[in-house]
Amino acid sequence: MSRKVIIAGNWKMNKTAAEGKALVDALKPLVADVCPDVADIVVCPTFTTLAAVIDAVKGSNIKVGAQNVHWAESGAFTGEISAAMLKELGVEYVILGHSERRQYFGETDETVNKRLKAALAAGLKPIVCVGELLEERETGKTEKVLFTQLEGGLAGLSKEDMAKVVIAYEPVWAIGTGKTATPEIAEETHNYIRCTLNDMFGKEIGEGVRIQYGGSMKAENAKELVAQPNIDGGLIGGAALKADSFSALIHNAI
Ligand code: 3PY
Repeated sequence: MSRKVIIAGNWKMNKTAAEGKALVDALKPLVADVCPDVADIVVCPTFTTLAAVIDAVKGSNIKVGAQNVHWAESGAFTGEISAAMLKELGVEYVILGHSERRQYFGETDETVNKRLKAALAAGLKPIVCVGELLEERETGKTEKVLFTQLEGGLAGLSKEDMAKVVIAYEPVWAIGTGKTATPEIAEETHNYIRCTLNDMFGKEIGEGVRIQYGGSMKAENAKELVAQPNIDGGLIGGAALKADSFSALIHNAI
């Protein structure tokens, strides 16, 4: 089955509103030749930079995502943002369960699942991150860890909702370390994720879900990674913070 490539830049806690606008202004002409039928290009700034970036991408082929969302509609949740608030701004995608959220902010499969349901109910397109630690890979636990994350994170989803979800496989040992999984290791793991999705939601849905690779993807390795049968794009860290490196990565990936 052919799936549209999706390349999303996770800006993490980088770029003020002015810097985010400048990055998008520089990126727009560089990726203007990328047909929206061929690839989705997404940038995911911080909450405070979203509005400026949403304004800056107008009329271009660049879409905008947030990096997190709370599951409640409103209430006493100091510092949190609801799905309706993101939707109102014009946000289209939302990253959920990134390993940095799991590692530093107590994110669990259960809270990912609650955020996912809230995002879907508001019409946001979720990018759900899964991935194993180095120690888990080295002790042969990768598949068990991924199965638990997928089973818990996607619990209770209808087939219709699952069809709207993007999965990002991000081996934690490859995030911010400069280490990348080889295309063979990444493909083997993506294939495992695909088979698990097929088992959970049926082949018709599982084969259609886009699975991004994340973890030190850059222009130099994007082509080989995205050429793998089950790698449908990337969730990009550092290389997404500069217009020329993000554009080069996108062009190499498609
Ligand atoms: C990275 O590549 O560093 C990421 O964490 C992308 O989300």
